Amino acid sequence: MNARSPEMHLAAPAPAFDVERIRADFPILQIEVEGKPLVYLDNAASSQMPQPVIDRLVRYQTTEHANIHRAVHTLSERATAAYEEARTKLQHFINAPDRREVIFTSGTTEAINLVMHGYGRKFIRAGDEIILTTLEHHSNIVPWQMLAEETGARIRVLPINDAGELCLDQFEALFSARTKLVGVGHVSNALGSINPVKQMVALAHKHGVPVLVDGAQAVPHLPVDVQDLDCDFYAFSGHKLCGPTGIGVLYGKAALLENMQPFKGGGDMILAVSFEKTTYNTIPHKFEAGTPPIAAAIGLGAAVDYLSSVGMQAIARHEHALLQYATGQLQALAGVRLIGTAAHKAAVLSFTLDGVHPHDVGTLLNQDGIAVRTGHHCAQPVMARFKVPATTRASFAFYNSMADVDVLVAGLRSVQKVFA
Ligand code: 7TS
Repeated sequence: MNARSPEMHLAAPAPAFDVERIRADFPILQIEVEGKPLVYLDNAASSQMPQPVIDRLVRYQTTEHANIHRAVHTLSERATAAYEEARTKLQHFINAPDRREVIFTSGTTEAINLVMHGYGRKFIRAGDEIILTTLEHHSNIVPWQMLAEETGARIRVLPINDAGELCLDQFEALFSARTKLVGVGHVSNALGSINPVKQMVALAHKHGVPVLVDGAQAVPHLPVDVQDLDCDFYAFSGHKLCGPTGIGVLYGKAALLENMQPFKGGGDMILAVSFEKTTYNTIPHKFEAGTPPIAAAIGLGAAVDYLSSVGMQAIARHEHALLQYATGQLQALAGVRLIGTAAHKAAVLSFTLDGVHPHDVGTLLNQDGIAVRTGHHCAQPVMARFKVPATTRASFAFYNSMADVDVLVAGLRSVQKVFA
């Protein structure tokens, strides 16, 4: 057999995922909380930062910082080059065809608000319709409600089944001649359900409707290719992606972005200003008014370099193994009700524990050094659908280990003993 034959390639086992080597890159994973080694299972809220990203931020602040896109001096040129290089890194990370289609925002929330103001307020009128889903995070609901209130547009909602999967068979019936936009999360933050966004985009496009994908919970966990999805907009946050807070991305197709109105006015987003007339800058700068979070953008560039070096496929495989193990362990505990059992899931476990309020679960787990989130997870329509006020949520990242799952399960047993 030829050494490079496809058969040999398929037969080769995936390289082992060395989680201990990866954990060593994350200084915060070495700390103790309440005298116990930290077990960080709140990654859906925010993930932790590896040393190479921290080092990149320090290098920027110590040798490269100045304002960008303005001066001819060396530091300004360095900072501009690093900032624009970060844009190119993000472009490649999501396989956007054109670097001008990558807009830096403060995060997913701002990216969605940018689409609401830039696209929605320009093109959506009274009687028009926006399709959302029950699974959306509040940040992909409230901006559209604000727009609906302002314009008289209507919101229609695609429901979910008892497993927390979208009722795809009901999707097409939601379209009408007045449908102007579909907004859908790629992965649910509250349940972990992975939505069939590629299929949904194809169906929406059949009706001539653009799709905004909220990718906040997908980009950190799955390989994402915006050209393959063919979505019109894709939003995500840096701080869930091993990067800094205060930075995120809106990907948008150039033809749409060029037709949209700016979201914020100010410096850098103009070509010429007089009191008679202002000419806006070209994309992406038209949407980046004022001094952007330069350091954060450069840090995010370093974060996607780090994730690429680990490999998004390898990350997805390891997290899937964590999900399977943790699901089995939790299902074996009496009194645990898993909320969200979609066939396609990211490594998020939302659950209730009989007779114990989630806030008490969270507080007691913290005493064991375990960080989970409790509450409605900014997804109250999901909580309402399952008739629970709140859940406890353990959300995993690629630096979590099987041992972390064991600590969580032991912690839950102790909680049950306290409340027995
Ligand atoms: N969309 C989804 C799907 C999210 O999970 C979040 C944050 C956002 C949007 C907003 O992101 P931001 O960076 O602009 O705040 N989700 C969560 C969470 O699950 N727990 O805390 C924040």
